[in-house]
Amino acid sequence: MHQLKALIFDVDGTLADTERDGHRVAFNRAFAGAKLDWSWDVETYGVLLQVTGGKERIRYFIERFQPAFNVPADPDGFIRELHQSKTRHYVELLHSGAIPLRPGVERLLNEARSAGLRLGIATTTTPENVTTLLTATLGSQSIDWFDVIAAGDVVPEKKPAPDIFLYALREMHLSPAECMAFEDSENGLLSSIQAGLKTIVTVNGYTRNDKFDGAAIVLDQLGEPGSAFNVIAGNAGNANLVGVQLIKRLFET
Ligand code: XBP
Ligand code: MG
Repeated sequence: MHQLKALIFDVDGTLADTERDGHRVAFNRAFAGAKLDWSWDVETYGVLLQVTGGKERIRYFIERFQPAFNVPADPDGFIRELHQSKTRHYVELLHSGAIPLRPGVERLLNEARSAGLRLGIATTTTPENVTTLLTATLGSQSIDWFDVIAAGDVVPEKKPAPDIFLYALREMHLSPAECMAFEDSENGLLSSIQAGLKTIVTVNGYTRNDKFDGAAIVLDQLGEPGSAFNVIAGNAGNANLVGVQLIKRLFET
């Protein structure tokens, strides 16, 4: 039996509900700034979320929903610049405090550190988005709580491919059998499971109807004292929030 050594977190939808009021809004601001009459409403964005990665999402949108769009001579450069503008808007939104951490995240990070567990991040989003979210919510010192921030284009294939979790494991010199992953989406869970990681899922508005076969447990949130999680699938015993004790129990099951 392996010992639990580290927790590896997804960011978007897991650490914070960033998609609807963060990334989506930033994409729309970038479109307006580029004089494009594209606007992603809440429902449309839910469909587009099936494609992970902002640049990939823009490309998919053009191909699927804007067949008549006059693609510039350098499509990659066009998408890259549009996405850079989106990142600037997103970072600005984070700095304004628009996106808080999800319930239980700060509590769990502190508890895990006190228990001697190492922390890592494996995400599809741009690295700057992660460090800005951490700085805006927990202070810039929190960046050092994580042994690795594996993000964005450092791997060839984004989630649902396992690449980003495998990269994080390599950087941490850990095997998947020594870690627990945290995810919020089907694409994220496919990625972590294919990397060999047991995974705790906390769903959000966009992912509650996703498939989570193979998750260690599926919950609506991590929970706080006085505000218990609801179990969607799996067995939490008598726990009502996700702490090191429950994580160890799920890890050993
Ligand atoms: C997150 C994503 C990201 C963000 C946008 O997926 O799909 O693309 O929506 O970030 P996950 P960028 O939570 O599974 O990692 O625009 O910086 O790519
Ligand atoms: Mg996610």
